[in-house]
Amino acid sequence: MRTYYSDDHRLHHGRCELIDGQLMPCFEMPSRADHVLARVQARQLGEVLPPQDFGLAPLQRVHTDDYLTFFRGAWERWAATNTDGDLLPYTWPARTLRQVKPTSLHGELGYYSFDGGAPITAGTWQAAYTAAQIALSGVADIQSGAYSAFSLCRPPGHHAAGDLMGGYCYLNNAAIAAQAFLDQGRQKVAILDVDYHHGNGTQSIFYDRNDVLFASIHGDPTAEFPFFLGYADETGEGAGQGLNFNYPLPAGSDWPTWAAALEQACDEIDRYAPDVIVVSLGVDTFKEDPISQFKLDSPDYLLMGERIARLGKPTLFVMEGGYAVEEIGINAVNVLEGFKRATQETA
Ligand code: B3N
Ligand code: ZN
Repeated sequence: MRTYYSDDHRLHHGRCELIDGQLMPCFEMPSRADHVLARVQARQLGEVLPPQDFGLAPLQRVHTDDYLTFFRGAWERWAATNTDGDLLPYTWPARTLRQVKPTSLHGELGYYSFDGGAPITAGTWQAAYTAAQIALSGVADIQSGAYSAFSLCRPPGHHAAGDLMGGYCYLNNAAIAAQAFLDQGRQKVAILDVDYHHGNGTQSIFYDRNDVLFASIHGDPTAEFPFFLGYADETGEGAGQGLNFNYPLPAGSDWPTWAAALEQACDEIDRYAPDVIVVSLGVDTFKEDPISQFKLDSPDYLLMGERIARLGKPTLFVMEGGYAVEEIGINAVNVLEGFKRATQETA
């Protein structure tokens, strides 16, 4: 299995996030990707390749032009104010307020974000743009005949909606990949989101469509970020009715509980019979993850990969969350090795 990776991710390094009333170093930090890359190499998973550049057009298939224009130009506008610090929003158009787009930088930033967890730094656009190209390079690999590929994206993407950033995410790498598969002739794509957090952005992008199934196993949003989406009764709408599957699980869920939800998700994916699968691969389900509450252990990720392989479809893995930095590589690559092993056994 080839891995697509670029050092560009280092260009994004937020200084801090607000936790329990204090400014703390960001959990979403460059060393996350370094550990995953090191493990890919140590385990000789396969070639590590730089991404190709497919330009802006595939990003515009998922994100609005005005959002992309704002995001691309935001840092320059912020730098012109000579303010020291990352660009962070502080006001959002919540209930009782109008959904108007102001013209000031902070007004627009509030309009295009849903939380204060996506700092914009000097290199954030470039890092996020390259991460999207990494996802697209994985698509190209599979379209050229590879059975699987790993897109080592950073920053992650699954919280980003068509015109919203938040939850450490700016561009929805998995959604961009899924849309690219469709645009290149695939008829049906299933996105399986195994990150601890609900992929609210991905869900919203495909909610009313019948060419993408979305299934997500995550911390119960009554208690966990992103709180305002990810409930089991969100089943899709319009043409997408019946193609959105949320499996919220309680804090403390371990592998048997998690695996039972995966079984249900896999049954739905089998029923849908997609041409290709995109896995939003977050490993913040790990028992020692500092911001999450599930109890998966490192060997469980091998089983996860094996079960995904039994779906029997070409599969693109797109990196999402995971903050137990020392173990993130072991856990992510365990999924890939489990997948690879099971694929070879059944081939
Ligand atoms: O949920 C949190 C959070 C929870 C616990 C924390 N501790 C115990 C220090 C700290 C933070 N923060 C909200 C932002 C979470 C963004 C999640 C991004 C992600 O991984 N998405 O998949
Ligand atoms: Zn997560």
